Parts: sequence; structure tokens; C-alpha cells
Amino acid sequence: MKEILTAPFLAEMTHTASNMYRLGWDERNGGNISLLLEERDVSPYLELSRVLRKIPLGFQAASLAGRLFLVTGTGKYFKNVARDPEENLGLFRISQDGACAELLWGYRGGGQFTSELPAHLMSHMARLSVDPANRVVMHSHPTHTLAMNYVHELDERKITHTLWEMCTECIVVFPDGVGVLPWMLCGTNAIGEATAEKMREFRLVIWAMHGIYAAGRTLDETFGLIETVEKAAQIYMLTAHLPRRNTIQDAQLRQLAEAFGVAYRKDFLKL
Ligand code: 2HA
Ligand code: ZN
Repeated sequence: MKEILTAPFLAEMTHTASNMYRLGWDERNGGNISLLLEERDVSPYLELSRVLRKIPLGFQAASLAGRLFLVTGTGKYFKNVARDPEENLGLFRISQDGACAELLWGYRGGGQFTSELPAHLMSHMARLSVDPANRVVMHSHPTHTLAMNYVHELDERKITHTLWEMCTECIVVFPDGVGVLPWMLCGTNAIGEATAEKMREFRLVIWAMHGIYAAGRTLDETFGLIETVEKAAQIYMLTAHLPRRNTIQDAQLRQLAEAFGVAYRKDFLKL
């Protein structure tokens, strides 16, 4: 067996968590990441039949039975993931009955997966049903995105439109727009189900006055989605209180989407 700390997927996970912390998106234990792995990626590093312990999920994930996930731990700080991956991350398989996580590595000292696992696994199920190549779900508390929640209407069309207007490339990066959930109690199956419902339509979902969820095929792509929204939200917050002299017009947004060949939410433009 090769040393798991040398696995590329682990390096990428720790690097991503460190970057999210560095950008101020994940204070204290804020934020969580889940990465769907293939058996062939994990088998050089772990004996897949050796289950350390079984942790009940508290919900049904039957359509993910047998799938492997690397997930940040509950109560753990993104700040510490790179320094001690085995304490702060866990790698588990969903049991055949879809009711348990079979821990194969990590959560050292009796830890367990993030309290937001319902939102993560339900979002994986939703995204896989529209994009079989989806591998990542990421949750974070990016500062300007959150600030914008307090001063902008929390309407999907309006918030997406404002974000698209803030940087030329936004409509190319997230042509499908940003979904919005009203404030809800976090860590519950209910917010998980609501997030997953939005994830059928959007790869980005704002949790009002809390943060954002993103889904994508790679850690880089998913990180980039949040990074682009956060950049646009920062520009909005830098300019919202000033007289607006210029803006990107809807016809120009359409021109961009057409030039880059992206399927965009036409109903989010006024043309
Ligand atoms: O796990 O961000 O939403 C910490 C959180 C909860
Ligand atoms: Zn959160």
C-alpha cells in the first residue's frame, strides 16, 4: 500500500481548504467540502475491506451505496486541514443499505463527518442526476457574498443579474445563475433537501445570511465558481453605495454568452 498522505486527491483537498481559509471564507469551523472518489483512485492507498467504524447517516443515501467520499470533519477548522489531514478529514464508503458511512480512514480520535452531510450527499445525488461527472460539493461563508445578502434582494433572478453585471466573465463562469434559499436552520435534513432541489437547476446556491454551496466536476472548478461569485459580490459591495455611471448592458451579457457558447438563463435577462 502506498502512503495515503501522498495521494493526489488528498493533496488537492488540503490545498483547497487552505486556500479557502486564506481568503477568509472559512472562519473557525465554517465551511465543509465533500469529494466523490473512484475505487481505482483510493485502492492503491487503502485496504477497501478494512472498515474502522460505521457512522449512521441519519438519512437515506441508497443511490450512493458503495460510493467513496472524502469529507471534512464536524467541528474541524479549515485552518488545520493541511497540517493534520487525518484528524480533520475522513474517507468513507456509503453502506449497501444507504444508512451508514463506513469509515476507511481519518476522523482520528472519534470524529465524524460535517454536520452538513445531508446537504452534501443530497446535493451529490441531485447533481449526478443532471451531470454524471459531478464530483464535488463545497460550502463556505465568503465575506462579500454574505455582506450582499443584507443589502440586496434575495431573489434568484435579481441577484444573478446583479452578479453578472459586476464582472464581464461572470455570465460565462456561471451561466446557469445562482439559486437562493431563504434563511433556514442549518445542519438539518430539511435544508439538505431544499439545497438538493435547487442543485438540480443551479451549481451555486446561496443560503440566505449564511453562505453559499457550489457543485462541480473538480475541486478547482467548484472553488472557482465560489471565487467568481465572491469577486462579483465584492465589486457590488464596493460600489453599491456610489452613484452608478456605467454598467454592462443585457445585450452585452447576451453577446458574451453567445460568443462563449454557454447555455445561460435567458429568463434572467431583460431583452
Ligand atoms: O460546519 O459551515 O453550515 C460549519 C458550517 C455549517
Ligand atoms: Zn456554514
